[in-house]
Amino acid sequence: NFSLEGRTYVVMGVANKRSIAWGIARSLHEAGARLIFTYANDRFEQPVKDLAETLEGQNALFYECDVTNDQEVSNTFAKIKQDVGTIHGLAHCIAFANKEDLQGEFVDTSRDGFLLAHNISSYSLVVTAKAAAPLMTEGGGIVTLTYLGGERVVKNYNVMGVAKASLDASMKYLANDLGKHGVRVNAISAGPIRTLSAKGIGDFNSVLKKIEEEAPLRRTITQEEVGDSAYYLLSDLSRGVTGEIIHVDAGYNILG
Ligand code: 0WD
Repeated sequence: NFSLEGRTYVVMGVANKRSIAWGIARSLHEAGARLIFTYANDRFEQPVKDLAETLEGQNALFYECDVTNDQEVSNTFAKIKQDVGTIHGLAHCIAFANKEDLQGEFVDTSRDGFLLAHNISSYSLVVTAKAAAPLMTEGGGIVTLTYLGGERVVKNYNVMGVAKASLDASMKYLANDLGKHGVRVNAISAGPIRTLSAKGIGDFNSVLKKIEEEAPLRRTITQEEVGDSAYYLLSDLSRGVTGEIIHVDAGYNILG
């Protein structure tokens, strides 16, 4: 039985209905899970609550959590522990880089831009995993979102590619540390999807067009498809899988 009835999952990074995190939230909801949403600041509070309202029968909880603030992360999970006790997993769908660092040449990346991208997009997984894992007293799963630009050079992805390489490695080291506590840590490498974050990437339309022309499935992928793979990684269906990167990208990554 791979229903998520009676299980609770934290979803971080719903900004709007196009967010990958929202696709994950819907898949988990359909599988019967109870959801906890975190958002970066009060600007996102009402939009996230309005979206969650649309999930029939969902009794969601909401917490503000800026992942650049250690104290806020530990307070958030302390509150979650107080309010629900045990959680069964976490979806980390958070990244950020300055727009000027997502065009032109990587060699021009500033120190501040480099550190900012790594802080929000990579270290945030480490600090949230540390705070969340102790709440997974029945075992659990952590899933993060990565991109092909961390494995190889993708035009304009620049500092975010380097941050994703760091995220991928962090995911593996976390999988090794947390496995003994029954916590699995995996990543989904999603193909390009038009979201708020994707708006920042230079010439994103031509990236989407290339996927439609060349990917084995000859199409781009959807938030729902990422959501269903996240459901797999967060459920017992994947109980033997940890430290893995699953490409949900219409097969694009196999092309040379
Ligand atoms: O093509 C794409 N869209 C792909 C995205 C392809 C492959 C991977 N990804 C990744 C992104 O790099 C990111 O890690 O998926 C993840 C989710 O991105 P998204 O769905 O494309 O973008 P968006 O809808 O803009 O969500 C990004 C979230 C926002 O949500 P909240 O509700 O938290 O504001 O990241 C959040 C951002 O605000 N975020 C932060 N959250 C907490 N603390 C912070 C922060 N300091 N900064 C940004």
